[in-house]
Amino acid sequence: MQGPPRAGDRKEGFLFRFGGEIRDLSARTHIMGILNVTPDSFSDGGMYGDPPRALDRALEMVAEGADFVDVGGESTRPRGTAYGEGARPVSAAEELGRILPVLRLLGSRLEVPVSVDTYKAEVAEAALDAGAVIVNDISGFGFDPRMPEVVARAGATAVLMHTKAMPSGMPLQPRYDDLWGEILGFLSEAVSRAGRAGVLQVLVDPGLGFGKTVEHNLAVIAGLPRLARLGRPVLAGPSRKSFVGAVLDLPVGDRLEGSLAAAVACVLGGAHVLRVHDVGATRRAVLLADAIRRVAV
Ligand code: HH2
Repeated sequence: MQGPPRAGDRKEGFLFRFGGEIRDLSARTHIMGILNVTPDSFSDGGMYGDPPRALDRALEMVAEGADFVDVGGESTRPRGTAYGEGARPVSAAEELGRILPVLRLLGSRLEVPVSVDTYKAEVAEAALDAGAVIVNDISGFGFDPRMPEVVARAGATAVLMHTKAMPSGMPLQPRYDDLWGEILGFLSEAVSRAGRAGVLQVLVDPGLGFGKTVEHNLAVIAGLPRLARLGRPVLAGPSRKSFVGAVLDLPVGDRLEGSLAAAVACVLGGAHVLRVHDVGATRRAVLLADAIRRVAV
């Protein structure tokens, strides 16, 4: 018999169209594989800048079970973390120079929807022209006022993430009077902005690692079911982040198990999509977490 709703229950029926494909994001946990074509991303910087290598990596992630591939041309690694001064901001032209050759190559070869990780409208516009169908904006439409109309015009999907500041201006000691109040307020304003512009498909993301201490990040995961009240599918990105390293006292290359534990906690907290580096391992962990979620007790 079906029991009462549980904290991590996912709202049913998130039918989203990505290009020519329709996906029910509530049917199972979806995996977004990370493809950073940057020289300086915190865990895979410098590995996939060459377009053929980026294509190989994208195909490998799809073979391992990625439902989406998220292409990023600017590291958003914030300062004030284990990563020192943080990433150097890049111009739109530089970012486009990195991602466009890769997007064009993926367009003809990849069978899953492609996302672009950018907070710049100019970059999003060109990426959508080159075949991307999702804009993953770490600023929740907060940094570039043209972004909502660019996404709306293309009929694309938006991932709206909470952040406290631009990565380069991230407070060294982030403080919140009310962590969840701030995240929910920020994201509900972002969702309204998207709605006013005519963006029909929106996911929300609490922004693990963006202006949050280790304790804040753990509280975000523990409180993830609260995002359900926004009525949108939830994306979470715990993969290899510094809070995982801090709890386990491990460098970025040794964070697989911690990332999987965080991923499973996110699934049990109601996440619909996980943005991860280790696609195959996450897929296997999440299959079990999904099976547990489906059991009626
Ligand atoms: N995290 C990063 C980048 N983009 N987008 C969303 N929606 N959610 C996240 O948690 C998120 C994100 C940072 O991770 P990564 O891309 O691996 O590193 P870098 O910013 O150094 O390229």
